[in-house]
Amino acid sequence: MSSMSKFKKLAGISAFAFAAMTAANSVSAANWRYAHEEYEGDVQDVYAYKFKEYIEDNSDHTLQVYRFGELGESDDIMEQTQAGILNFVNQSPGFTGALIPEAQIFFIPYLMPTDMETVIEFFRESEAINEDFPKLYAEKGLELLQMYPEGEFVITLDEPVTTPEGLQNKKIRVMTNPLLSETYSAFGATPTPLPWGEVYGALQTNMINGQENPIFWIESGGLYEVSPNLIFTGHGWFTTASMANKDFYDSLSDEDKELIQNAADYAFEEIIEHIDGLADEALAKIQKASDEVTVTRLNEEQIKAFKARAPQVEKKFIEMTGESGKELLNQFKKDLKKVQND
Ligand code: 6CS
Repeated sequence: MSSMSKFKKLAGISAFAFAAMTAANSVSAANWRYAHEEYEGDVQDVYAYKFKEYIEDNSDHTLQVYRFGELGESDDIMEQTQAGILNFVNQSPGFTGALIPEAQIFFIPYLMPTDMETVIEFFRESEAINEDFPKLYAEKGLELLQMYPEGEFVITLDEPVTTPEGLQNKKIRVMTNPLLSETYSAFGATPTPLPWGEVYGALQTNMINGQENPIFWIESGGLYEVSPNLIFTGHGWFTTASMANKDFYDSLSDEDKELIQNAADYAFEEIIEHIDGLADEALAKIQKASDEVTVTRLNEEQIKAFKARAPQVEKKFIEMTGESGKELLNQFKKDLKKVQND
């Protein structure tokens, strides 16, 4: 055989081998779908894109991210994930609480500390978060990947208020879980559950008088434009969670499972850095953008009056969740004590 025809044959074999390799890759390389509840550049979006970056840098898989509104409201993306149409979803306990009552634990006011470092340590170390919650999510066909904090709740209202009495007759929008309604009833207000898509319009048309959310969201969603009085009550943290459809997750190879767990860990570390200082930056932007905005930080004495209403919400949580919720709450408190004593 001439050296030329040898070369042709080799080229032919390598072209064949290349085509075969590509075909094998395209069989094992998947395009996974991931939806979250926020807009471009918001906390859940940063998390999703870090998750995607890890997956795509460390495998042949690709991840398609869908933001708020592209596939519907929060409840819609959860339904699509449970049905297996989506592989991953980021949904906050504010909405998941309707499906998994124990997830409402995040709405017992003044349960969580206000200090961010302690909160982060809690999310890292807590047995309730890292061992108990995954079992509860699994019962609903969900593989819980990561729970993480987005920021402290701040109330926005049509007037600055410092007491539960001041909240009387105020319609406050809450996410759609029953315990959060109990919290605002306990605070003296009239809770109004609404999906996210209706909040801005309801504030603008005075159908509601206020709402609660972390500062970054109040800034990014422009809520201060229609609800300009910011009240720092220190009553809790907006927490969220990333998860996968459990049947999909269980069907993956050990290698892909590890990839996903590592991607979730990587995104968590990145998000912890991202939220550090985010609330102050967002508040500065709000104050620059509007002269109308007022900022009220409740003092210890004023907080006491709100805190005094917390035990009745805790009681409701136990009524709603029974023995399982009671055990979770005990573990949660034990875990909190541990990080607060460190
Ligand atoms: O208030 C809400 O419904 C929204 N808040 C935040 C911070 N993220 C998504 C959620 O839908």
